[in-house]
Amino acid sequence: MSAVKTLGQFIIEKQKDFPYAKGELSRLLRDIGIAAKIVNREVNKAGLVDILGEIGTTNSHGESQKKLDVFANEQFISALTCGGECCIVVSEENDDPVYIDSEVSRDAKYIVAIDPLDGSSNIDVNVAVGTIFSIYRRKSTVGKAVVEDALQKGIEQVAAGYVVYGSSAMLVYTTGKGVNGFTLDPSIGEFCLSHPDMKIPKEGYIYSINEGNYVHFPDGVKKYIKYCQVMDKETQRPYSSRYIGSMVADLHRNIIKGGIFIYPTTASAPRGKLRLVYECNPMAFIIEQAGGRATDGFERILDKEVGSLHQRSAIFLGSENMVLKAEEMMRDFS
Ligand code: AHM
Ligand code: MG
Repeated sequence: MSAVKTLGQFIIEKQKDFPYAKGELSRLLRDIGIAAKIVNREVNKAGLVDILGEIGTTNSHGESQKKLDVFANEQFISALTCGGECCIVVSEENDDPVYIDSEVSRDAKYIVAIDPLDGSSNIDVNVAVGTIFSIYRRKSTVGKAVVEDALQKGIEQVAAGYVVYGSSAMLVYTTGKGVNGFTLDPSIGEFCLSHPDMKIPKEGYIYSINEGNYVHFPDGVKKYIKYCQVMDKETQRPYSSRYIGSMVADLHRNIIKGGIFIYPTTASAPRGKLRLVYECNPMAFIIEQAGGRATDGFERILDKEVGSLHQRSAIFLGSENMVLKAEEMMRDFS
């Protein structure tokens, strides 16, 4: 029987990839892993809400019930505050940055951006949701960290990852040296290495996009969707359409099986829907590290200037050849 490697063991082992590392990033990743386990426990109980008490009320144990996205946000912020390695948390759930100014975090070097519960509308129907995180090194050198420390380009990310709360809970992350996936073994309460060195196939046969918005899409996207649907033996078209509505779950499937995920600009969301800092940059970093490609249809996501924390972007990411084809259509028709 092969030995199980836990996330904690793996992180310590990988610290030697960074000769000057003092263990701070490792501790940060550990803190995120702990918060993810707590969130997973609550997500697993979501269907029992009618028994345990409605959200916004007090349950039979006298505990007040919180919306899960609020709960997840609080858990990650609290784990990062107690851990002492993080000076700012920016969250999709908060309008403003959370500055951590405690005794333990006085010399903290890292900024964490987080989407605590992505796709949270899927909770009510027992469909997979996820957490997305991204880590940057502080740039300012004097005084307290400032908001500009969190407005770095995606290319500056030190690490990024996601947790998918699905039929199993899985944590997938990169520190810029490949992508590794860990599945939670509930019997021992540990994330265990299950998907070492994840690679997305260069060619894929699945496209993921909310086709209900078709009439609002740019012409290049319309052309690409039609391309996916046309029969062609050589390229194994028509492709399958799969769209969960949870970016984490859709991308996780596409990394494993090969595919493209698109959330383009639309008539009602002229800059796209997804957030550059919390969703696009971390996912683009992971996809590139897995050998895939991530752009906004024209420009590499990781090179985009970040002007504000909640900035939105169109996104095309996944198997390299599929993204290249979609970009070609954007160039020619949009
Ligand atoms: P959220 O951060 O408010 O949960 O929204 C992000 C989610 C993504 O997970 C998903 O891909 C997308 O929104 C779905 O949007 P739509 O319903 O417009 O297709
Ligand atoms: Mg989100």
